[in-house]
Amino acid sequence: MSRTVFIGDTEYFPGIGQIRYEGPDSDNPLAFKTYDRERVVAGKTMEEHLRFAVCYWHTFCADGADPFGPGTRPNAWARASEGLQRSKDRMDAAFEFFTKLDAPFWCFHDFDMAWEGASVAASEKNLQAMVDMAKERQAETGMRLLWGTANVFSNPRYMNGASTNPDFNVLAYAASQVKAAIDATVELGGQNYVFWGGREGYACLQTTDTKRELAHLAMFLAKARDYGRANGFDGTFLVEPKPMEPMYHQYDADAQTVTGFLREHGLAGDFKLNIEANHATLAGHTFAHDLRMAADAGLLGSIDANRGNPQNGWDTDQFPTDLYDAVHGMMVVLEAGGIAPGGLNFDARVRRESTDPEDLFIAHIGGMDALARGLVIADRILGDQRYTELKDGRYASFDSGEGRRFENGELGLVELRDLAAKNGEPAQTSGKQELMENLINDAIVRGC
Ligand code: XLS
Ligand code: CA
Ligand code: CA
Repeated sequence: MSRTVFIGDTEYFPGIGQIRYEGPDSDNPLAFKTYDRERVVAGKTMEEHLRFAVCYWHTFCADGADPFGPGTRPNAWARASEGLQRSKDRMDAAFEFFTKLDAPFWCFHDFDMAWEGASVAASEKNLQAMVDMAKERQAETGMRLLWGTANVFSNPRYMNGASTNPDFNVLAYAASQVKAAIDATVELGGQNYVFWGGREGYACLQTTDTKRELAHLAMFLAKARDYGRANGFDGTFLVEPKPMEPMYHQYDADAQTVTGFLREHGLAGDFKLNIEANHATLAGHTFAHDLRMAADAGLLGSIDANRGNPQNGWDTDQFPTDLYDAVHGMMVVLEAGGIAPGGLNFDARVRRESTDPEDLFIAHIGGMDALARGLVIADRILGDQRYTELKDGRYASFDSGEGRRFENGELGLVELRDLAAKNGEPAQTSGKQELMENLINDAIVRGC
């Protein structure tokens, strides 16, 4: 059963009905070729595995503006000059889009959904008005909230950071927003709450007390956790790593850095990681690498699905249409036992030149199909005995005998030295990378 399509007083995407699965032979650009929400793969439906979410900011707030020129997309829902009306129109457009796309989840920042007021109290009131409306829309349509967050990086007051700002008054202001955004997330039944450290980093190491700022960040997260737990939030708190941009250096540089930080400060019980593909690549890793590091630590919480551009080193947030990335990523997700209560959020934007309203649908359909293909192919590879033999076989020498004793901590350096002297030069063992790459290509060519 599909979601109920919502259309408000104005239909913002006329001529587009609910997007449906039509199969691989369809040539309809507004249909899924692989993503069939009811199809069962590895014991669960595609919808249960993939838990797709549409993000509010790129899809309904951005208009194509970049540092070199203004917006190119005249979003019909952003015309009203008054904040409340504009936010209401935008929410109508958003719920129309969510339900026509038939994606189960959405995500927001406080000031995507509402508009910032001139005081803490005014902003809280604005946000509450939009939460009330979102609550009604969710009830009407069956849409669910994957996560909420606070934008504590755009307003100029946060130019030197939010919880790592050298000015305590700025930290407190950020706390007021986080409190309100947690309240909003609870009220909307959000399953996760995200912290992306937008400007939590520095521009000049010599003027920054990094030790003190990191202690403030940890304290801030702990207090947010305490507030959330005391006020009805039983979902997962997520920290989203990113190495740079907007800051010269950001503290939450990558999955392993954040894992160490959470463990150091006793936060790993309540917090997990939200891994974004383009942030992993900016950190000099692959998407699958950061997913694997988070999963190995038991901290893979959710995913921001997008991709960068190999020709430049900035956060282009393109839609995730690279099939290899999708396969490699979904292999990690399946091996980790799934992503719930996290999901796959399209933190992605159409390019500045993509100016038709239907391009928003086409972009999301492409991402959903690519990840659905990734799921099917990943499941095929993981079920192939050759994959398991290849990977596990490389570690066979640790499965018994002295290798097992080493893993059990029973061999010290002296015993290891004596074994090396006795056994002599180890035989060479091929790493078989090309064989693995061929297995993946063969699995792809067998279709979805
Ligand atoms: C920006 C981040 C941001 C977070 C939420 O680069 O990806 O969109 O996901 O604040
Ligand atoms: Ca993100
Ligand atoms: Ca990004």
